Amino acid sequence: MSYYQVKSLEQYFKHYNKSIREPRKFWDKIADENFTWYQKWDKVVEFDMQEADVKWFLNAKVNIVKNCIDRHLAKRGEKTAIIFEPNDPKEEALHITYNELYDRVAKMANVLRDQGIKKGDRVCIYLPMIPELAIAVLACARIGAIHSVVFAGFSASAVAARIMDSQCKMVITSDGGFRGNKTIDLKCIVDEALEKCLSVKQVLVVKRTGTQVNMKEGRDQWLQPLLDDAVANNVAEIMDAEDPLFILYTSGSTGKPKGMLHTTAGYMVHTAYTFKNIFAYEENDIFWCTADIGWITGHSYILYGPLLNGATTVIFEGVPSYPDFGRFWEVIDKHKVTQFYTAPTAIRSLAKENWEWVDKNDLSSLKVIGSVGEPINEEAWHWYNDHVGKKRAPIVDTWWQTETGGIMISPIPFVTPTKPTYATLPLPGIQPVLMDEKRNEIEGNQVVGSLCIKFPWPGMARTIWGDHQRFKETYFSTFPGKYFTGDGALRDEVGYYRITGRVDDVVIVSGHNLGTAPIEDAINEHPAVAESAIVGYPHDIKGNALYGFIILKETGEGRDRDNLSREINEHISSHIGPIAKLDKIQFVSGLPKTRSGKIMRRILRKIAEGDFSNFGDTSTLLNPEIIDEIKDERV
Ligand code: 6R9
Repeated sequence: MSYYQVKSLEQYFKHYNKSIREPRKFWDKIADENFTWYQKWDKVVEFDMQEADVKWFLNAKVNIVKNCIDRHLAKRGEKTAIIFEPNDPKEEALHITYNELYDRVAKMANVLRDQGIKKGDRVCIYLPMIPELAIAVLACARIGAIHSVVFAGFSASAVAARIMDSQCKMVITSDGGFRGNKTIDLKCIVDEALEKCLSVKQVLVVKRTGTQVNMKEGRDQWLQPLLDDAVANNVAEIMDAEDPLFILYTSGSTGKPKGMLHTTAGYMVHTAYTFKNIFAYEENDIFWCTADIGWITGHSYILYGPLLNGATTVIFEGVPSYPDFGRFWEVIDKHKVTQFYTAPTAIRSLAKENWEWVDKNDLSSLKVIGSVGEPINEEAWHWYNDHVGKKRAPIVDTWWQTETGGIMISPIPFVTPTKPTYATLPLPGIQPVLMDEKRNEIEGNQVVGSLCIKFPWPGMARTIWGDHQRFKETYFSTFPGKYFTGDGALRDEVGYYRITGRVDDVVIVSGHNLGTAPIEDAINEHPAVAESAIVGYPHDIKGNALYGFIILKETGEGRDRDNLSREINEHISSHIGPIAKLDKIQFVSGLPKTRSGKIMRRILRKIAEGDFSNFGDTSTLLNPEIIDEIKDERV
């Protein structure tokens, strides 16, 4: 019996039970039967969850890119691997076959090696959603360089912080990027970032927009001439199962972003297995995930998961609203997309437009539609189900995180009956538990608690780059011996999970994970600001928006509040990026603080939501009188 694909509910329970009773045998078989290895493992898994030490497929040797490309060539060489749909619908879409992808990745890998990049070196990739982004990522993995993709919407100082943290030797960027009717000058942003980053010796620049750029002598080179001189043949690096594959930064509840480190074999097995099951993938399907490769969703389900299965994956450069609100649906119709995977925030923003935008297009090719990134509210779920899935293509509401590497809790289409707003059941191999405040595991159904995972899974992040202690403290110490997700969840009467949202200081705005601490740090650097506290509040389109409570310094008090608000938002934009801007700003004379000096965010959250009914226990507050003032002046 193969465990690679679940085809019925009965089989799901069979596989699930096997994966709990004998996790080693379960993953051993999946890894053994579905990948190409230079050498198999001595042991499936070794772990100490107290110390946050986890290793999978010990001593196995493998190259993930050989599994993504080379092994498909004999059978699927002329099959399309990547469909590139440009920002401008008038520009022709590109179809890149597996043979062509091999050539392009091999050339790029040779360029990187020629430029002195070696196994273990970190390469920062700051590119728009163009084929070169995929090719750069795969080329790094092919030669064992650790890619650190930084989303091309981040500002210079955010890019600099990420480059410095992992000491990247090289940056791969482009002159600019197209996004809707805007052009973003990426090279300019890199130039500014690199003023502070001494580790970067080289910058390779892709030409995309034709924007004028500065090329710094001895550091910057156009990529194309280097590729023209490279040969289309490359011997992949032999990687150990636990060799690092990539670093991807995610927001933390303290100032510094966390460089989540993923390793090779476990990530490969997890992303391939989940892709196959959650999207009911069959040969000749056309898979489209609308995320950016700069986020984990793009890593796992635009690139690795689909390519590991020999699938055709769509890379879309644009945005859902350009040139009009029909773009997503046109692209589905144009390329006959069979699986469509997007975020609730996109669904909500399109649902508020006339549904005729959807109905103008033929969506009958769709088999499965997915949601990821934040809880999907009931209304959006139904709109998606009615207008996009036409009550025929099931919705997979997939819960997972940058840290988990791949999907953890989700329906399997045509297997798990869906329920609006529920991510439903854990995948085989995944052991979620709910914990109460006393750190006990909550048994039974119809319960709520903090969501933890109690047994390791192959795709989990292994550490935070350069800071294992922080990794251990953030994820493995709240509930000792268990991985703590930071999310709250409920388990209904049949054991289905519904994720209720973050229980820590992370707010998810339009599907982007934003730590409130780095935003506060940025605001506090403004010369007129003394202190600030940021909380999320529900927003119709974005899921959550940010509300800032700000205390001014004396020097700021006489100033025009609208101007100040604008300046503060500009400040946030340049420090973090426009996604972190505040929707509401309230200037206050104080913040509710506990005697130990902690801001009581739970109260600010309630005020931001407009819920003044019950502030709970305020006895530990040093200044309870401030609550009335803040409440009365809410914006
Ligand atoms: C893949 C990704 C992770 C956080 C996670 C949770 C939220 C993701 C969700 C969901 C409810 C879903 N989240 N999927 N909440 N239902 N289907 O988004 O990774 O950017 O690291 O965010 O997103 O709060 O903890 P990442």
